[in-house]
Amino acid sequence: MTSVRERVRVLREAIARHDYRYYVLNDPEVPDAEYDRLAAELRALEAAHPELVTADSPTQRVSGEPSREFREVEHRVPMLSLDNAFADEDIVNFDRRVRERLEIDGEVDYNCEPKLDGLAVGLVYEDGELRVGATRGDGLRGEDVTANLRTLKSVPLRLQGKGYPRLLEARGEVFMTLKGFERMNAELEARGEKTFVNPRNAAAGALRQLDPRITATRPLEIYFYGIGAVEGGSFAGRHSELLAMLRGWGLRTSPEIRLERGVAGLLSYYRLIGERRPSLPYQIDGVVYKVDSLTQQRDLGFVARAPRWAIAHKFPAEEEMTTVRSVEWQVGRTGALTPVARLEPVFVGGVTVSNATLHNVDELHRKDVRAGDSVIIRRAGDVIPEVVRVIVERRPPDASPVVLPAKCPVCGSDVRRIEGEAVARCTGGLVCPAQRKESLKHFASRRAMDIEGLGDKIIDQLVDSGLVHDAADLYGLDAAKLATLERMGEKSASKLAAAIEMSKQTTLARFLFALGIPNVGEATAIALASHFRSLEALQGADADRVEEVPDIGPVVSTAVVEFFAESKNVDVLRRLVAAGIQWPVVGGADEVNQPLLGKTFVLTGTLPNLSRTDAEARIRRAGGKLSGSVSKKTSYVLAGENPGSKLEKARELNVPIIDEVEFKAMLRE
Ligand code: JCF
Repeated sequence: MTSVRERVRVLREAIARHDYRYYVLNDPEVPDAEYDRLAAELRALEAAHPELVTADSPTQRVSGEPSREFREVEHRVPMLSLDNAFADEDIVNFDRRVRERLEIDGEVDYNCEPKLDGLAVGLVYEDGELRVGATRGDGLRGEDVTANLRTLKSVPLRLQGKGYPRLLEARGEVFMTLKGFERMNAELEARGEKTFVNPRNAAAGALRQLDPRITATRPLEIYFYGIGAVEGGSFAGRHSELLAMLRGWGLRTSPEIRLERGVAGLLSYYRLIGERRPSLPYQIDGVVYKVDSLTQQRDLGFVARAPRWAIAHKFPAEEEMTTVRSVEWQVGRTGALTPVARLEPVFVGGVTVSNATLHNVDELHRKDVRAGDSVIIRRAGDVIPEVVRVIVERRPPDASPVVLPAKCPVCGSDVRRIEGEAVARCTGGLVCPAQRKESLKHFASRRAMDIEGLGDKIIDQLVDSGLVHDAADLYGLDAAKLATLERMGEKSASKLAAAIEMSKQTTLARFLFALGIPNVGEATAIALASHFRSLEALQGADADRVEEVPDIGPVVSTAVVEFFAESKNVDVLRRLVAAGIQWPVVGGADEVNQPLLGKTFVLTGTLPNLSRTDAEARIRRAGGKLSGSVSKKTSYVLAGENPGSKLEKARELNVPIIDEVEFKAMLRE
């Protein structure tokens, strides 16, 4: 019997250690199979000897029957909330108040951590054993969720090591990772059960489950961030040391915790975590700063329900609610109809959002977004805003489902949806002004013909006024015609005319990409250009010949052949070439001789012998790129007489500055 008792003890210790290594340190010591064997052996021994089962046994994480309701627990020390701040200025004031109260001249050390979007809990350990775990509740009394908290593998049932107080209340935030949340929702959906809106709600739902067996299946985690009641022991020194002690006893703390000095340190921490926010595996809504010295914390004390020694510096919310004014259809370059929700403007993720894409018909119907609906909008990082879901409970009674129009809302042509495809398309082709505008925007874009200054608004005007029908018409424009457009001064008009002129010097790959042949992206355009070497050769090729190009299959070859079979396209091509668009012969002397390939130039001042347009044309011909402003990505600044501020900027950023002689040497002239 003693040997069974001993074996049970050894197994429990080993399993608790492996749980700690796996769930707290993220650094497992043994493979899962070994862990499973130990757990199975312990379960078998406990089944055979029920008298040996104890509450802190790892087999007892899930215990008991579902309860009818949660018992109320009074917190021995109130669970405080934190003051919130949004602006840097609030943090400057916070730091000033701290220093004034402490009557110190120097800088204050702060402990900084991300503020998790979860639920605060307090876990009371007596003689190292987990006794009670409670939610924050109203701060004075919460709910006893011990049975549920015990199911979290990152919650130790027993503290490790020595030196912990006889009674220790560890406080932390229970949360769900985004991955865990998505996996759980997918499972719920597959079973036809109700899903959760966000990880925070899912975590709250899981923690307040009356049946701990359900909680055990939910991917909950915890980071501890401080302490509440302490008896039979005390803490002195620093908050950062306190956290290190918690870690030593097996209580997991955030790996993002840093010590920072003074307000400058706080703000740089805020920026750092703000940048990392989109890539963190869980949602956070800000960062928390705490005065690190426990003596200073004591001297500062509390106001009402929040400490004077801590503050939450919040990020702009990534999700907000607003209403849908209408759902409209946008027609893209290839005629694809995209439903877009026009919104009551809402500030979310740091910007004001008034449109959100619904991607395609299927997505629109899946989310069932209707005019008048209240919706949750999400904008995380730089990701385009999207409609997360509709709050169906708030739907006005007269809101009717959006249907795919039978006719294109821009040109009235038939809309066709190919069976099995998500996209519906306008069949109007270049008859459709929307498709024409989008094609022109693509043609002029940076990676295509790179016509600087030919933006969306100008293209809209050019098409609407009838000045431009297709890409070739762009080359019939001059400064005088451009100056007739709204908000177009003479100077901008002649600048734009020069940019259009300059774009005639291009490469075959850019030109092919600019044509907007369906399924021909940049990489395919390059492959086609280097295989066929001339426009004529490509135009004369049949599908089999096109498929000789590496990585090109029937989808692309069909698109290419169909494009060149269309007489309207051939006509535009002919007019483009007639307008003077040219490129170095691929694989010919010019192309091989591209000494500036991959280099970006910025011009400033007047060169002794070369006009600006001349210099720009030479850079393009030699494979180089032009930019209007100096950045770290600029390869060279070509400077002449009376240079502007671009020269200073180049010096600042250590960008090499060259003159005309050096430039000509680079061109091997
Ligand atoms: O991560 C959190 N949500 C969080 C909440 C972190 C902290 O350090 C906190 C907190 C609430 C209160 N500290 C206090 C004092």
